[in-house]
Amino acid sequence: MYDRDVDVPRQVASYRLDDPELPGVLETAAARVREAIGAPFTSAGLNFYRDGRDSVAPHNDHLYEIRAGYPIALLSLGSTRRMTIRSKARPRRIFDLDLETGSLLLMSYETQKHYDHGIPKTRELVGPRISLAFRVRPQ
Ligand SMILES: O=C(O)CCC(=O)C(=O)O
Repeated sequence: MYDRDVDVPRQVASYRLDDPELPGVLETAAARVREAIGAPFTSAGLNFYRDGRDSVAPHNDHLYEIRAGYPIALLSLGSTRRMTIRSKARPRRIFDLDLETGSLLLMSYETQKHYDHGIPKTRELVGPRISLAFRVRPQ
């Protein structure tokens, strides 16, 4: 994943938003997010974290897999999980962000060059969480 070995203990799926078999609930979510952000998102990645043992290691999105200038939008549903965002440059700056249900996090294209993001495991008792990652893919 992401050109290097990254720990991915979570369940993932992805859809093109023009897929005729796109589930209706994703179509509705995509329409709401496109309207809210004003970006022509073309894909949705789904991440399912069953509990605190599921996680994603720090990484950035491949720049060749997203269109320059467009953000990535992360819609969170279910249990709150903490995202850690850290600068690639030293001295490392680290931000923790609690992603609550219904929240929409925008990460700019530029952010991917300078920061990694991840969802660490937690020993806290957390229920399932799904995140929908909307991206504008190159043609
Ligand atoms: O679950 C999240 O909010 C983060 C997902 C993520 O990092 C990704 O899809 O690249």
